[in-house]
Amino acid sequence: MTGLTMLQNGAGGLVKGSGTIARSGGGTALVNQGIVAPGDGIQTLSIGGDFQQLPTGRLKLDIDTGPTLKNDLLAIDGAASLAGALEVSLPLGEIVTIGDSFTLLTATHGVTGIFDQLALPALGSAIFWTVQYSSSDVRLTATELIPGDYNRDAVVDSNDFIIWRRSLGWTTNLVADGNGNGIVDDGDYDVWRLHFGQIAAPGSNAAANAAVPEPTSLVMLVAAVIVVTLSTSRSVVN
Ligand SMILES: [Ca+2]
Ligand SMILES: [Ca+2]
Repeated sequence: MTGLTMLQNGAGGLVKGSGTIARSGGGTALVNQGIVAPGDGIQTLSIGGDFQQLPTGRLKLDIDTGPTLKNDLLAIDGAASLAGALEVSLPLGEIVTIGDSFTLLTATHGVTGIFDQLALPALGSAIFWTVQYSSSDVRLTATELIPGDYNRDAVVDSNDFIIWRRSLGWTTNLVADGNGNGIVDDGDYDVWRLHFGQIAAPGSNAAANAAVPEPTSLVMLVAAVIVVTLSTSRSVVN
């Protein structure tokens, strides 16, 4: 499909199938405020021009892990500007293993923005999805969960400590329950400290040990958080 003007897919609209949506003369070829779903089954939808997804837009893609990895692709010959939702579906019963990686979108003139909401296939407890945005594509990778990575960003660092400290004592929302005993407690701090500095290596079962913290920097970090906590509670008392 080629036209002189861009295609506006409004809220409630659906663009699906394969082939190419192109705008002669360049510029934005497709603005999505509804649903864009490449394929019937696993297929590629090509955009000849820029693609823009607005906050109400949803990009729905299928992935398949058996017997070989394959996925829907939005192939943009232009720039991609992203917002809204990314929704990925996997056939029931198919297994995802660590390192499985899917290039969901390519853009020859760059990718800006990110998806605001993610709806991704459920995974086991020791594995999670990472969505990686590069200047030319968006990739979805099944990544090994390193114990202590409480914010699920594939690295164990001070941000995970902050999550642990904030949820200390909780028995619901157990994202920082690193030792799996049903409560966020001191044991989960030990798990975090033991794995501090580790980075999940996509595509392998091994997690690289990047750096071991100096005990003094740990103490300083703890002290900094305690100071913040104290000043917060003081302002509440006053
Ligand atoms: Ca982390
Ligand atoms: Ca625990």
